[in-house]
Amino acid sequence: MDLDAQARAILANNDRGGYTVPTGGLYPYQWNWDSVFAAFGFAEHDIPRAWQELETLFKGQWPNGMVPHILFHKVDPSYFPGPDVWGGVGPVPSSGISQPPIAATFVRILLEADQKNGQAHARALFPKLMDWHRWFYNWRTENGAIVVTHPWETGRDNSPDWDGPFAAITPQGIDEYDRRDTHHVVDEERPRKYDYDRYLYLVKLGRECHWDEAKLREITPFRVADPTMTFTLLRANRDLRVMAQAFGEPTDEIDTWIAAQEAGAETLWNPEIGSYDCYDTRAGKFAGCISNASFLNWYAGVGGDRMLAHLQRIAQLVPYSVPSHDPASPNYEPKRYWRGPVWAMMNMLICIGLYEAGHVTEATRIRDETAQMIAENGFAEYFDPRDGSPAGGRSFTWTAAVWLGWAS
Ligand code: 9YW
Repeated sequence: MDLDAQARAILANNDRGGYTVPTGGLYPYQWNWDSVFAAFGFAEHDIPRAWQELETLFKGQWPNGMVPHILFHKVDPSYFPGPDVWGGVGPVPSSGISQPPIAATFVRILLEADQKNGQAHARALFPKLMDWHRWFYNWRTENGAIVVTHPWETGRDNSPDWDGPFAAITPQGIDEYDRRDTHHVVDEERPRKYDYDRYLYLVKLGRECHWDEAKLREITPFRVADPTMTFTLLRANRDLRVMAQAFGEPTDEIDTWIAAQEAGAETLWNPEIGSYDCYDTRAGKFAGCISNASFLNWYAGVGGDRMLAHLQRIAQLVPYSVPSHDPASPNYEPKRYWRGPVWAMMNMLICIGLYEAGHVTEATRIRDETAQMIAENGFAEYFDPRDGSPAGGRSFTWTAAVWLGWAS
């Protein structure tokens, strides 16, 4: 089977009827940004199915506008923590946090690809996207930047970005638990127990205040301003604005969000390391980390060429870019999940921005490296930057989608 056919087969096998799981076993539910990438992959050969993916995701939207990071459509014991641990309060059993809001950007891409029915689908999704983005603006804004209340929300679970805030947390009162992820993937490629204890502690805090954002803001020790969320939301708002204009909707509210987030992006610039960085609002400290999210500034349309020197420096250190953590850092671990490995879908977002900013050489290099990694090693969840070898889950939806829609 050629690679395109293999990628389409992965989407088909991970399709659970209206939504796609990231990969069977390890992640048996609908994840928010995974689903958006899945829609992008389906759009290559089945645009109605692409829209359906997004429409199923928004069925889980909470009354306060939040779109959860996991929707537990059918309970599956192969994943922990499940719906009972989360105690989400939306219309579909769900987690209590969100994920990078890339949906509006991809709704715009689908709209432009679907001359026939795109308008009807995008118009129906538009008010839901507005409600979600408003939730971020109302509850998750600190000086314009977007804050997270859990590392899982950024989609970059065990990144060294969280080491500082995690060191300040003593997880108390969490029950014994049985991790299932390490039944599917070797320990060395997953977060440590130290991290899991803190993930579960933060889930407990949220559940105990019924995911009331006002209460959570008061009590949580974890409130970190993050480039993934800030840059993806800023970009998504720019795309939402284009759709608002096309639909004859007002743009003033979106303009307010864009102005706030442009200012917020600037607060994430850490002059000490010359990079966009996470900022721990509780401790009043930068993380001091250069991650692959630091390079999403072009995608957000900010920062000029400030990050270019780091991108070029890192390319000299590893044959496959963009590692999720700087290989020059003592905390770099090239196989451990978000502490080093390369993620194909992050590369696509970074390159969308690089192409738009005219950095064609860099963008083409990263795209070629991504294509080569996938062609040689299959549709893995992530890859080792030293040799492109596969890591984590296999037959992965977003890697297949990125291949079909972008890398091939
Ligand atoms: C977990 C599904 C998700 C991604 C995240 C990734 C991981 C879930 O898997 O989180 O259990 O650790 O970090 O970005 O959406 O692919």
